[in-house]
Amino acid sequence: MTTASRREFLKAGGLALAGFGIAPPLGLRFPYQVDPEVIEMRSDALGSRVWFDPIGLYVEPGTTVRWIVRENVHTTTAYHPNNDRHSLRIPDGAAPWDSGFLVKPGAGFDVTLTVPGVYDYYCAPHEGVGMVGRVVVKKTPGPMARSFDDWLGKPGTEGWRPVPDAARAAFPSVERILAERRVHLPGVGHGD
Ligand SMILES: [Cu+2]
Repeated sequence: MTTASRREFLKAGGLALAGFGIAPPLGLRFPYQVDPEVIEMRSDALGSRVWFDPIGLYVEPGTTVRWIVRENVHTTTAYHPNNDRHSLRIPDGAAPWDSGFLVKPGAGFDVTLTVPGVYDYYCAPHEGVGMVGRVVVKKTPGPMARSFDDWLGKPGTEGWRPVPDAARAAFPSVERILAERRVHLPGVGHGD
């Protein structure tokens, strides 16, 4: 049983996504048709600064998160050994995801997060310059982020990659995400 479902969308001019073009009759909205939480994948004109916006996000279990490219080329990729031997930074039992390269502005990728906890993810071409993000899925009492190095020396982690310094420095704290719900980087444009 997979704990996260995913799909690519908007590949064919926006017509590919089931449900996008089909309006419920007479304005009916089914309870399970909840708008996804959107995280934009951004870049300045020169590509010298790249970021997820928001970089920190709080959601309820079962929420679909949708990453959408605005500029440049990005991925959303979970910290997980299945993804190029990155260290494990999503909850135990949660399914990792990897969007692959999202090239066209407007292209996106959906992941539904059901397991409570802290999910760290990165952009494959930009991890080294700190393009990472964190989603906290509600948990009681409070979810904790994994430390960056707790796996070092443990059996089964041979060959895992340490998180780059710029990425370590970029993650917002879980406490800040819980307080603000949507954490934006200072000094960059965002849409809300
Ligand atoms: Cu990127």
